[in-house]
Amino acid sequence: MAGLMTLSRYNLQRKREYEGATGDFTLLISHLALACKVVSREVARAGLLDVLGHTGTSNVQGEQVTKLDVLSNELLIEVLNDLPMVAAVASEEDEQIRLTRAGRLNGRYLVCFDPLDGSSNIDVNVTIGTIFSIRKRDTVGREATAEDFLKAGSEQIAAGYCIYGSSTIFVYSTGDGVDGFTLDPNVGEFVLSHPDMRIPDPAVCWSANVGNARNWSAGTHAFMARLTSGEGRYKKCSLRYVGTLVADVHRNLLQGGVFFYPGDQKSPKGKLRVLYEAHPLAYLVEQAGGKASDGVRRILDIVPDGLHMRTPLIIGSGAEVDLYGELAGAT
Ligand code: P6P
Repeated sequence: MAGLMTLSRYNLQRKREYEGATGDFTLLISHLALACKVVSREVARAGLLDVLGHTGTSNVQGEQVTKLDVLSNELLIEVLNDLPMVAAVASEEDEQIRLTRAGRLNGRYLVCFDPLDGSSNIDVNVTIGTIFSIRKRDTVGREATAEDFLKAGSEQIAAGYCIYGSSTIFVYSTGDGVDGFTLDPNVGEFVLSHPDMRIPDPAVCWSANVGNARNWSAGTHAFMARLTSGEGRYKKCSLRYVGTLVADVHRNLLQGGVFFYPGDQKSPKGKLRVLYEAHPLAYLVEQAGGKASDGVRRILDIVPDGLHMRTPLIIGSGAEVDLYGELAGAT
C-alpha cells in the first residue's frame, strides 16, 4: 500500500502543502473523480445495455444527444449538487447554468464541464472523455449568474479531463504542473501513473479534420504543407485524428504534437467551445509546457461573450502553435 499513490492520498498530501487549505477543493476533486468512475463504468457497459443509440433529442449545440451524454450530464450535476463549496455548474449540454442545491448562495467555486466529449464516437467504441474546469467567483453571498462564468481562461484555478479509452485516466492540474492517474478497476481507485506530464517538443503527429480542408484559409493550408513537408523537425510527423478532442490532446500531451480546428469559411468562429473545451485544455497544455491559441490570441486570454461561445483552436507543442500563428494567424 505504501507505494500506491492514489488520487485521494495525493490530494490530501497537496492539501497539507497549502496553508489554510480547508479541504473544500480536495473534496470537489474527489467528487469529480467519483463521477468519472461511474461514467467510466457506464461507458464500458454501454454496448451491453440499451444505452447506445440516440435519445432523438438534440442539445443546445444542435448535436444529436446520445443516452450516455444525458446520463453523464445528470450524473455530474447530481454529484456536484450536494457540495456546499460549489455555487453553480455550466454544462455543454445545457442552455443555462444550474445553481446547486447546497452551495447556490455561499459556494465559492463554479464548475464548467463537457460531460461526454466526442459522443459521436460512442456507438463505434472509440475513445471519449469528460472535460472540467474550476473557477472561483467573487459574488459569494448571492446566487451565481452566467456572467460569473464569463471570465478569461487564466482565471481558472484548476482544470482536467477523464479519458475513457483502453484505460480510464484522470488528468488534472491546479496550476502546479499536470498529473495523470489511471483507474485500477480492481481497487476502484485512480492511481498516480503519469506524474508531472510535460509535452515533448518534437511534434511527432498532427491532428485535424482534413475533410474540412476545402473551407480552410490559404494560411492554414500553408501550415499543413509545412507539417507534411518531411523537412527538418517534420521528418516524421504523422496524421492522427480521433475525432474526440480529449483523445487527440491526450496523445499529443504524451508524445508531442499539435491539434488544430481552425475557423474557416463555413464556421469562421470555429467549432469548439471556449468554456468547456478550449479553456480547460489550454490550461492543462500550458501547465505541461505547451501552448494554445485561436490563431491570433492565447486561448487563456479569451473572455467568452456567452456560455456557449465557440473558438478556433490550435493546441499542443509550442513551436507548432507559434508556426500556425506566423503562417495563418492573421487570416
Ligand atoms: P469533427 C466532438 O464532437 C468534438 O466536439 C471534439 O471532441 C472533436 O475534436 C470535434 O468535435 C470533432 O469535430 O467536425 O471533426 O467531427
